[in-house]
Amino acid sequence: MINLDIARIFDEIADILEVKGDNPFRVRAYRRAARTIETLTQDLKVIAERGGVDELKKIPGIGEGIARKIVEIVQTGDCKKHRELTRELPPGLLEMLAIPRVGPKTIAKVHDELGVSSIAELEAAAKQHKLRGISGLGAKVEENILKGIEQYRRYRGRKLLSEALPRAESILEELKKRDAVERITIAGSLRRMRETIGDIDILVVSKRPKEVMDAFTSLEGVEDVVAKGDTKSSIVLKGMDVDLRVVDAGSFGAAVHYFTGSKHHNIRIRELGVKRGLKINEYGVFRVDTGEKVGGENERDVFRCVGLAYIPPELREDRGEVEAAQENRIPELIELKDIKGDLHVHTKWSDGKNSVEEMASTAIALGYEYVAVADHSPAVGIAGGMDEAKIKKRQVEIDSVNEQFEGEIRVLSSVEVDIKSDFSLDLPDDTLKELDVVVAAVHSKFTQDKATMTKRIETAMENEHVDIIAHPTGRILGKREPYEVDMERLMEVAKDTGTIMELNSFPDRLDLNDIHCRMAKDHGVPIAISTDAHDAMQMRDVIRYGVATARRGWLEARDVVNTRGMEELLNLLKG
Ligand code: DGT
Ligand code: CA
Ligand code: CA
Repeated sequence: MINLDIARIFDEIADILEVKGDNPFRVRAYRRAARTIETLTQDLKVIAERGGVDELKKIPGIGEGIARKIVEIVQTGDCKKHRELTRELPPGLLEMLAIPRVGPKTIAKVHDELGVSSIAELEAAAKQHKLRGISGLGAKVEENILKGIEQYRRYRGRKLLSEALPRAESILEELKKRDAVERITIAGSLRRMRETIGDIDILVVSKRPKEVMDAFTSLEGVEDVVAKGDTKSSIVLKGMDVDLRVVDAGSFGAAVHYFTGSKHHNIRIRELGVKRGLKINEYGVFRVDTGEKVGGENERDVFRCVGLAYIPPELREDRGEVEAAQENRIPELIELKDIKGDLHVHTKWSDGKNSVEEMASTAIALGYEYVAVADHSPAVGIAGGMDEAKIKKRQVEIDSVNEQFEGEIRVLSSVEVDIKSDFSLDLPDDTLKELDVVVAAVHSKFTQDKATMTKRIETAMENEHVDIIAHPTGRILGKREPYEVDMERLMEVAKDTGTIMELNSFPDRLDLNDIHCRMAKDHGVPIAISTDAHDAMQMRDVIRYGVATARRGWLEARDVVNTRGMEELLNLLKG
């Protein structure tokens, strides 16, 4: 967590320096440090506390100045340079930096040449085609800026699940230490594990709300106290909005249900209550005629009072869960402990950070039975892809790791083969045939029309060696829209060809999404929940987001191939 916070600070420093036209070497130094820190497998805080500036400087890409700033951030939770720079830059320019695909250089240009200093002004300038007069900018840039602004507005203020969840967990851990806190839980969209989160909602049972609120508003990292009262307070903590409510023990269950939402789900539950002569609100369940309280201490009371089986939070979106609970057919949702392996990770053989052996031993630590190393094929140029010769060399290493860890883990040899825009695969069938698992994915020409893109993926599915289609829509949350594709059609072809669809657990992908997962289940198409990890820590950390999304997609363990043991899994693959 702290590593990512520090990387974010250095990235912002680099952005601001670049907008200000500062020395490019300095800008690059901050960026390089941010990239290094992001993928560092050790905790910077631990390193800083143990060895200070000297030890930090041993990390490649971290010089004296940056090492000092890391120590400062670790000790004070803040960076003076960052604060000063943020203050110097007009807020409008800072906000413009958050627009996807609009970099600091472009912002500096439009600011210097056109005096543009807010998103609204930038939008107007792009619409009036004023940007194409600036050297280095053109019609394409104008178009991209307008698209970027639209995306920015759609996601504005929403954070990835992976940013909100660890933050919320550390708030809970901190507040649990206080005697005044009797019970505490996460509510809202975060408890429902939505892929993006507007604000974090927390509920507490306490007889001494003032103490709880004091502790809450003075947590480390609080940037603003928006409201502070006895029953509700709101803060901004490291850029995230957090609401905390204190309720009575007797209302806890009703409050948890109410504030977990979703709003649409709550409305359905209240309607069912009305039919039974019950009033349901955040304080409890009450009989309308007598006013008597018939439940509210536990969340299960709410469902019981309206004749429903318990509905897990991830399903509470009014997508048929109420009917399912009435008919006692709520699925037994997959859990993290059901996962027996990872079918898509990268190693040093392409763009991963760890060796086959390191990935294998992490997989053992996770209690897995298998891990498929799916390094890139050559067409994905930047990723240092593998040609046939490289695959053969890697196989020698895989064999030796399998020997070393015999009986503990099985490393499956795999590739993430590129599906090229001309529909062909980036490696010949003879090579694919030799692999244990073949993962195929689109990495280029995202703008092909829907029919073409659908046909492109269909063609890959029809290949007798392709087992899994990775990140089937290509979206990157907040950055890249999914390419257009006929998902119903793909599900039919997947079913017919025995192809597995991936649920990529990377927090900004979650691709397939929840709705697509459910579509797959309805079509009888199996899902692989994979991490696409580029280092060992990611393999460990991101799988939970994939499992959460699978749960939102109503998936049970039996719908997911990597809940099976090794032998059973091999039977589910083609060939
Ligand atoms: P978010 O924060 O945008 O990701 O989404 P939520 O679902 O966390 O929404 P939030 O934080 O505004 O409110 C938390 C929960 O409180 C929400 O899921 C349901 C409940 N809630 C809030 N306002 C209303 C309302 O007007 N009616 C009903 N029935 N429930 C509400
Ligand atoms: Ca919320
Ligand atoms: Ca809220």
